[in-house]
Amino acid sequence: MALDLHKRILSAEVQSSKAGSQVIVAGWASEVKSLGKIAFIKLRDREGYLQLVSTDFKLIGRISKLTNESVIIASGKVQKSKAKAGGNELELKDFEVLSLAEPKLPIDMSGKIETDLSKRLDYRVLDLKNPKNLAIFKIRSQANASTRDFLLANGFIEMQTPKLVAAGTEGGATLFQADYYGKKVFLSQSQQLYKQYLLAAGFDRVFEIGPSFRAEKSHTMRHLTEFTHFDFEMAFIKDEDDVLKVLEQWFVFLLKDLKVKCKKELELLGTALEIPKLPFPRVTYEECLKLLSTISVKLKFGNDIGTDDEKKVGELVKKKYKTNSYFITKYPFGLKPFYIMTDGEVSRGFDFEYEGEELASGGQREHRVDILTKQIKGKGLNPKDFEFYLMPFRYGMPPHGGFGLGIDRLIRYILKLENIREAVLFPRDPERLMP
Ligand code: AMO
Repeated sequence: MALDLHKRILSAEVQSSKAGSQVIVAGWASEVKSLGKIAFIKLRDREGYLQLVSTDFKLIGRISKLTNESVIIASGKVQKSKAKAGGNELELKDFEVLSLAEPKLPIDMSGKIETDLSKRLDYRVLDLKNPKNLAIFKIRSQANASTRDFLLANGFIEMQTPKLVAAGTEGGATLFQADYYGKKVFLSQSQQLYKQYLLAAGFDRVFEIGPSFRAEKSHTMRHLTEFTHFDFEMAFIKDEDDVLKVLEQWFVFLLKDLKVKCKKELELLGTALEIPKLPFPRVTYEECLKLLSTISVKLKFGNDIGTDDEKKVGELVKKKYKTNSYFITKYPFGLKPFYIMTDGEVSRGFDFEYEGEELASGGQREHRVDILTKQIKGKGLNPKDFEFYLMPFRYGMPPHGGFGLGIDRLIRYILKLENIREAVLFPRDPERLMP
């Protein structure tokens, strides 16, 4: 190769380069046009697009043989573009083909024809070349980084817990099972056991951003069989409100940080992030039922608030409290897992809701092993099956609480994407194991 890859600069740098300077760029020939006396290559790299232009008949001949999506390295002189959009372009001096793409692409890359999501996911490699998709994953990457920044600054320790486990904590119905040298093994549904375990060990505040697996047969816009779980737990709390305070502060920090650090990407997606005011309303489960009764939805204490009614609660809360971010607190214990602390029938479990959709759930945990054992029995479960879970509670467990939140849902909701799958690089659902 005559052109030096180490001298490559990105398209954004070309925009800030002086007219007349000689540069080297590399990327994908997203569009190739040869019009007889003049030819154009619309080059794409991770920063965006750059137009390469040539009136040299030898180069024009070579450009006409180039296929869309081929990878090239090119050299040329920076000049002001005559196009309406303005900016800089490159007068092509030379180029080399590093990888020639097949002439027919399986999905439309021009944005003129809409391809359905399933086909887009089949050819995810082409789909991800769309700068809007790259923007989604740059924002997702920054969201993880901002979350880490916030938690590490607030005394949390990042953990990595096993994903091959001997038992589940979130109910048997959604457990994936496999053979493990003649024994049963399950894919982890959540970090629930381990985050509590580490608080018993004195870690005080822990979090993880890692995969969880749920055998969800449902085909919804918000469920996957593998999702990224942001799990969080803190010790020595007075009640669940101590957890809510950290959660709401993290959420506002995150949105503000994304607004600054992902300005370009958010503009490209046409998404304005709304920053909710602190503190978020604490709407009790009972109040949700009352709000629903004003629009003739009759639910009794103990009934689950289904997806459609949850959306309606979102609208009613927006009207009353003028916000899209709120907590539903004080759920009936019947609707929460065995590990949540209760005050009689009412539990200390909560959900974090965004635009009427559940983004996280959590609560204060029952840390007293005798009461916890009773709660396990009360749910019709056998404490012997939960010995793995109960053991750390026998050797000094502080009062504690936390939550679990789906990063995929977070990205979907804040970027207003229609389907959770658009927020995941390689989504997994009952039908999809490839790519
Ligand atoms: P829960 O089961 O409610 O709670 O899950 C917490 C959050 O994880 C996300 N989530 C999912 N995202 C995509 N696909 C799925 N199949 C899926 N299942 C869950 C959601 C949900 O709000 N251990 C408790 C949390 C706790 O109490 O700390 C738990 O896992 O955003």
